[in-house]
Amino acid sequence: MAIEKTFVMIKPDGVQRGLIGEIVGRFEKKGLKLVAAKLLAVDSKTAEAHYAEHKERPFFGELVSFITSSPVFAMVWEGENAVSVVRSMMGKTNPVDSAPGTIRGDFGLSIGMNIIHGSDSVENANREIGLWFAENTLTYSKSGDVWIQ
Ligand code: RTP
Ligand code: MG
Repeated sequence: MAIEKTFVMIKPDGVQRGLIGEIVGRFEKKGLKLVAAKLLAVDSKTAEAHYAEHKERPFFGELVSFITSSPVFAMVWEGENAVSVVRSMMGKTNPVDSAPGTIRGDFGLSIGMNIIHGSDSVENANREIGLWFAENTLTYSKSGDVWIQ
């Protein structure tokens, strides 16, 4: 069983549209565990580092200015195959191609404002978690639920 952690971010459009609760609820009901979360305004340096793989793409400037335009909700989720489970619940990058029932399929219209980010590999998840969360803020884990009777 592969217990993974993945980095998930509700983008400015998702926060402004009041979709935090809906999205968190979907992952909770799926059985994933929320192990860290914060609402924050992102600086350009963090946004550029986060999307560094797209540096040469024509939409990079637009992407960074969108992500830094207003607060995002950054999270770490843990569970069996968490990286690919989150990616499949998000839907395709372009909401036009996302099936109904996925987050982008249910709530998105445009590729530039597609509501949510999720790490695309375990390697990138580790890199992104390190970028967004200081090490000592990530102390909660699924195995730590001692108050559930
Ligand atoms: P994300 O990184 O945000 O989770 O999205 P993704 O893996 O599904 O897609 P990716 O290829 O990593 O692209 C990152 C974000 O860039 C924007 N994008 N715009 N205008 C365009 O052609 C275009 N292509 C990508 C999207 O907002 C995408 O989520
Ligand atoms: Mg991506």
